[in-house]
Amino acid sequence: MKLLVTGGAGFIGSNFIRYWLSKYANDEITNLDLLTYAASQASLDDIKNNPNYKFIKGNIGDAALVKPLVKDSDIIVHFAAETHVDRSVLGPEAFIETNIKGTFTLLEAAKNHQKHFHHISTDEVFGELALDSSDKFSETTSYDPRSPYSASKAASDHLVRAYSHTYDLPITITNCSNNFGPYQNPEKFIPRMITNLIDGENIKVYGDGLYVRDWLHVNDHAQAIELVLKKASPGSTYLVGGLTQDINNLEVAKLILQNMNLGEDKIQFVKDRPGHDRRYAVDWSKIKQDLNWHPQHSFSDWLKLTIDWYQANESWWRPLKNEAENLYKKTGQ
Ligand code: NAD
Ligand code: TDX
Repeated sequence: MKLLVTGGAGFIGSNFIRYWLSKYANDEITNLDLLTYAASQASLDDIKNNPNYKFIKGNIGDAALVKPLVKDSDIIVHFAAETHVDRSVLGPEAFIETNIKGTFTLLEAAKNHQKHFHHISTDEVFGELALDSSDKFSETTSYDPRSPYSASKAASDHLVRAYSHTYDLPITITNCSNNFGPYQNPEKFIPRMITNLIDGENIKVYGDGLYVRDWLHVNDHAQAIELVLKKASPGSTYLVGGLTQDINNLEVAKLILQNMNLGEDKIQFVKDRPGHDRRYAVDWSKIKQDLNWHPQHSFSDWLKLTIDWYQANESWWRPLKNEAENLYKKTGQ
């Protein structure tokens, strides 16, 4: 099988490529990535000489580039996006360009050649849940995006479904919760905490810290995508989440401090994110029931491995750290 992976130099895409080639060594992967600030080619240093792997630097919004790549592949696995909520608050335009118009350009090419289009989306399209409820998002939850990022992802989900209904394009969609694991940009919460602590800095907790995320390890996510690509019916959507039971940001921070033998004096409360969603929780019973997917390890086991990885791989994250902290100088966080 020939896969066109977009955004494969980013966090989840690079982990997915590694996962896929380790299981399907004879498949061919083309990675189309613009190499924005969020990318790191070093994430795929171990794969770059694999004869079944090809890297192309380019924009998913470039129709002339995208068309022949789509034509030459069996399936498109679409990760490429602007992904950081804080950046979408400061400057939404790139999110509209890449997440909406870029996805549209890929869909047009896929439509012309009727290729299976798998779209990676987020649980943030459903808005927020109340802190005092036990509700969870499911495949039937209404959309209610609240940040420029989640609105742009919601728009792209709607376009993908519209191409399925209108043009019979064989599509699948996964909406996953917050990923963590190796090769995640240090602008995101878990790697920002770990790398700050390695540097002797504080953990920066937004607002009161009582914000809940549903944490999914990136390898568990890669396996969920694999099952959807191999087994799901065209037109289907699956939600993918982790094993955390309503753990808030402050509790995640304390777990990391315990693992790194540091005290809670390292927690610093900083100003809140505008429009900060209170709580996300994902009901992943449909993918469990239909495709027999479930997370492989507990959050605390995966978290420990993630801390170990950042401690052992400073040369990977160091070049990305300055850009991340430049962002937080601008936001005052
Ligand atoms: P990331 O920010 O680490 O990587 C994004 C990649 O896309 C980068 O390599 C970047 O260079 C590339 N890219 C950006 N604009 C591009 C363009 N116009 N053309 C080609 N390439 C471009 O992102 P990630 O965390 O790996 O997220 C991957 C996907 O998963 C995104 O669609 C995101 O919305 C979704 N998602 C992420 C999470 C998470 O917790 N990280 C959770 C839910 C959904
Ligand atoms: O320094 C920080 N301090 C802090 O308290 C940072 C960077 C974040 N936070 C909070 C904000 C959120 O409540 O931690 C939580 C997680 O923040 P992010 O890592 O920025 O993730 P989030 O905004 O939840 O979005 C992520 O998950 C869903 C990804 O960035 C999205 O691409 C994905 O769709």
